[in-house]
Amino acid sequence: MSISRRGFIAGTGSLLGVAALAGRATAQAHATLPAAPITSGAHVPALVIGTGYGGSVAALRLAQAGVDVHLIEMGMAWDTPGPDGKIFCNTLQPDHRSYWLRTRTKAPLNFFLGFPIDRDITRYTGILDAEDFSGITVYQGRGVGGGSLVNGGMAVTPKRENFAAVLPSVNADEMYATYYPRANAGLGVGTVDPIWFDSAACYQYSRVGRKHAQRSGFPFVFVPDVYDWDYMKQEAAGTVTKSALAGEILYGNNHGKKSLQQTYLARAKATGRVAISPLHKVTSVAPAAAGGYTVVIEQINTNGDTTATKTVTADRVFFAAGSVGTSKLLVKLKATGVLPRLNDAVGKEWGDNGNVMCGRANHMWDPTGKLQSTIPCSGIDNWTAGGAFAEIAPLPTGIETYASFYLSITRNPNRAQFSWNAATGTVDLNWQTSWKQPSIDMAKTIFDKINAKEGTIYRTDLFGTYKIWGDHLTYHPLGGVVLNKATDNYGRLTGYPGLYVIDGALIPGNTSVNPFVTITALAERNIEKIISTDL
Ligand code: FAE
Repeated sequence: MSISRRGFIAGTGSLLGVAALAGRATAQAHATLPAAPITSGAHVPALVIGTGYGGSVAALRLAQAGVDVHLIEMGMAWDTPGPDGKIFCNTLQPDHRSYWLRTRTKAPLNFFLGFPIDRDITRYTGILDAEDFSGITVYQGRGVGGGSLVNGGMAVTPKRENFAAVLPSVNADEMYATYYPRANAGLGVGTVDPIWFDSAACYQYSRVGRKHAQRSGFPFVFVPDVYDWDYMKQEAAGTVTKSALAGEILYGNNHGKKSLQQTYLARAKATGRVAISPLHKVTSVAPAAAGGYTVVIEQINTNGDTTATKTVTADRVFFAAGSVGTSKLLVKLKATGVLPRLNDAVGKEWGDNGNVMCGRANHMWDPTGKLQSTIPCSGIDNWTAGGAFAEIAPLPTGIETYASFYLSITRNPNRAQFSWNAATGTVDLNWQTSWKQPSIDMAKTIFDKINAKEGTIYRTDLFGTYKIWGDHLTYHPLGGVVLNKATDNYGRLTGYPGLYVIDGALIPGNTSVNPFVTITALAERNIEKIISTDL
């Protein structure tokens, strides 16, 4: 991990100072690990729903300030090897560990050479949830570490000039001087060695992408990542067990990737004040008569069945269940009269970060390589001119495909709303498939031009038969409980002192780049304020 102890202390000094001033550091000098899994009737000072970026930041900083924290996570712990000796299954051989409570895989890229590639699996609390709403499938990580378990680790800070559109009510100077650097250090972000990149077989696909981008006049950029770049070099040299070079992505990386389990959560656990209850799902949060909140939690087994229902009390509750998870909970609790004072902004301004995918068919003299690192390291930036930032993504099939593949993040203006459906007892999202058209148009500002220049065409065999655009999904759900609208400017929910939102739900629909660095930095900013003023 690349965080030095010195850097870490410097980054958190203000928080520690705050705790000492409040007198809690002495009151709770002897850290005791709270019992896990949580027991019915327990009382916890701070309960955090979800263990993704927002939840992990909250847990670490609260614990450092002397507060005992209990993290509740509906997914598994992902700390025990399966029968094959590995914790996570391979992308090319998905088994029961791959999907959240499905009997058939639902791969984001679901066709190859025009043939469907999904396969039957045993129902299990697997790592990737493909959650279907009416017009969109939202992919999310499930387990201790949230999205960090499944994602590509691309750790991108938005350009300073784009920040005002991302979080209009947040002081950009503070974010760029303090919280983005703190988040990048905490996450262990690094960048590929450009000299190694130029000769590594596993990045031939990126070099082809660079050549095509530059020949059409588009800026090519290296994209930082939390993957351990030294480890990847050793994978390429054949001296360590392969992960990125063995096709691992989407269903977990067994080596090399610094997920939250290796960074924020490891440090949170090391405080001795943080406990985690995996396979526990929060279903209700209600004001308690004696103060604080009553939280109802269902314990589930790996088949998804409820095995126990627990009721605990918490002085403070942090919603960190992700954009979809937090929005669904709060929309339900408001609509069913459990938290009626939540305001009308709850459930609104949800967006897909403008995600859209496509592939291009290259000429035979432009092979992209049969060995492709699953960790993208580069992109094409046409945000200002065309509203699109395209990751040059791998197609790690193990064979030469002559394809260039891209995930574009676009300035799609469409925003959807969550609402309570009393008839089905579920929360709906009113996104429409046609709302992806602006994303397609923006992505085309890059790829139409490259195709014209190179004399190439779009692939039509990756998302169906004769279908060019992967416009049915998002990896980047954002919004639903937007900062300074559904909450105050630091994530405090209106009407309920002690209830906070601290995840991607706060960000209104788009970050102009991959979102987790912004989610982490915003959580760092908000928890610092909350610790200094509320505790
Ligand atoms: P998140 O990480 O989703 O954590 C929420 C947690 O809460 C999850 O562990 C849930 O299981 C849990 N949870 C939900 N409901 C409940 C409940 N009721 N009770 C208990 N627990 C609950 O939220 N972003 C990037 O910046 N770079 C990338 O390269 C990138 N690649 C991605 C690739 C894939 C395939 C996917 C799916 C996502 C990718 N993302 C990427 C998005 C990124 O992972 C996502 O924005 C963050 O994980 C969101 O962080 P949150 O803290 O909001």
